Amino acid sequence: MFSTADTIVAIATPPGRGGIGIVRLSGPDAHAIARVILASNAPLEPRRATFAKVCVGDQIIDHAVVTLFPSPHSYTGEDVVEISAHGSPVVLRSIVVAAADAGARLAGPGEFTLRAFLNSRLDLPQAEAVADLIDAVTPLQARTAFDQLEGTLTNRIAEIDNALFDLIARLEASVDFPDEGYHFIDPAQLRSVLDDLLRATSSLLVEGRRGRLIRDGLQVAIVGKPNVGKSSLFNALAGADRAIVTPVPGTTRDLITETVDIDGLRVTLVDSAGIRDTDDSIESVGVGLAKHAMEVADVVLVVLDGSLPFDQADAALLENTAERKRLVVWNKSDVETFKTSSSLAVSAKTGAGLNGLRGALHEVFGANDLARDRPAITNLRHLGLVQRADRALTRARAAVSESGDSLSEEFVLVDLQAARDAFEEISGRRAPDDVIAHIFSKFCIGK
Ligand SMILES: Nc1nc2c(ncn2[C@@H]2O[C@H](COP(=O)(O)OP(=O)(O)OP(=O)(O)O)[C@@H](O)[C@H]2O)c(=O)[nH]1
Ligand SMILES: [Mg+2]
Repeated sequence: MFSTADTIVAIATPPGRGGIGIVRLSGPDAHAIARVILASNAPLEPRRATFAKVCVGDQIIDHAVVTLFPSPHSYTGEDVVEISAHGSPVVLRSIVVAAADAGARLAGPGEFTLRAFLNSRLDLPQAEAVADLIDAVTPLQARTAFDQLEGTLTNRIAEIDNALFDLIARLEASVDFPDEGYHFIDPAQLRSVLDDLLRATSSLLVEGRRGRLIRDGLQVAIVGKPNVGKSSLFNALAGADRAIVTPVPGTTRDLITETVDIDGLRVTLVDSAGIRDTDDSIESVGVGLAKHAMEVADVVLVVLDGSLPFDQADAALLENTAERKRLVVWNKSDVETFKTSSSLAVSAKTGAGLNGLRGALHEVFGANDLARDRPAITNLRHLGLVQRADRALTRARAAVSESGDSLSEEFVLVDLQAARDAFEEISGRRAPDDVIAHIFSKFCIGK
């Protein structure tokens, strides 16, 4: 399904203008195509940055520094050429077009990293770690992604998988040579190996809960009546004036989201329309969106205006969110008439109490010690597969306990093999093509 026969090209640096912009070529003709684009006829020296003029047709369009990484010692494992030109979108696009004219194909999303995977430069969790590292919003996310790129998860999985492989081999030998009895493994030994394996999977599952919190973070919906200061609080937490703030109730209509680092926790804040009954058709669409955002959020931040008397609408909102993971925040603590004994008193205007609010957000999710013992596993795909392996091992363990000395190896082998399949799907050694295609389709072009 995946072809690596041709040479691909893409801009590797982000869209927009910058000091430098990089066009990357990978594939069997990378070197030849680069030489068509460069003014000099001299071949590129491996792994040596070479100053060169870039020419499109017979026109020189820029100066560049060009580096050839011959196969297999390159990111993709193929011949790679990186052309570092000035970071002008116009120049970079011209280079890509010139490379395409010279025989390169425009790369699809994540195709460079896909090739690295297909050429065994990276396994699947490492390739996924590249995307996580690039997408990281908090330093902790970046560090856990980098751990995964370094092979932390790969090694943990390999350890379990090797033990499993050994166990399967011994059980198969017992099936093949039944006369040898328990020569290859006895039931007590089998139980103890299975217990070790189950300890390893359940510790991954425990780590995964924290890992997911680090990688995926939380979605926090800011809700409340109109004019209580939701957008002001959103802006204060985001550290930017993203949402319009006015004294007019009903200002916000759309959902506005911003992903921020709250003391190491990745939080996607959602600002929404103030909830009230309204005849304004635009505002009522906004109120619908706000209610939906409230339903799908991990945490609901209910904002009340502490400078005004508590009323029926506030009570209704508290009642509607009572079953949810939520924080109730009293805003406008800087106003003279502000009265509440709640610990979560804040002022979006002055910033008072915001640190307490950030701490409270960590607390609702038990995320206080997020950075301690960085988890090896953070990704829902991996966790689902570890869960599948854990269930299969649990079945095998139960079968072994129940059967005592009259163990039927074939029976246990089915479950052990199922566990192994799950681990090999994590590493990518046996992942279906559509799973692989799906993973890389979420990358950007040029990665
Ligand atoms: N004194 C004071 N005023 C605030 C504070 N937070 C918001 N305000 C004011 O309250 C008014 C409404 O603020 P917004 O942030 O637009 O309120 P909102 O809840 O988003 O309002 P809607 O979008 O209409 O639902 C504005 O005039 C703000 O300046 C605060 O902490 N102290
Ligand atoms: Mg608003």
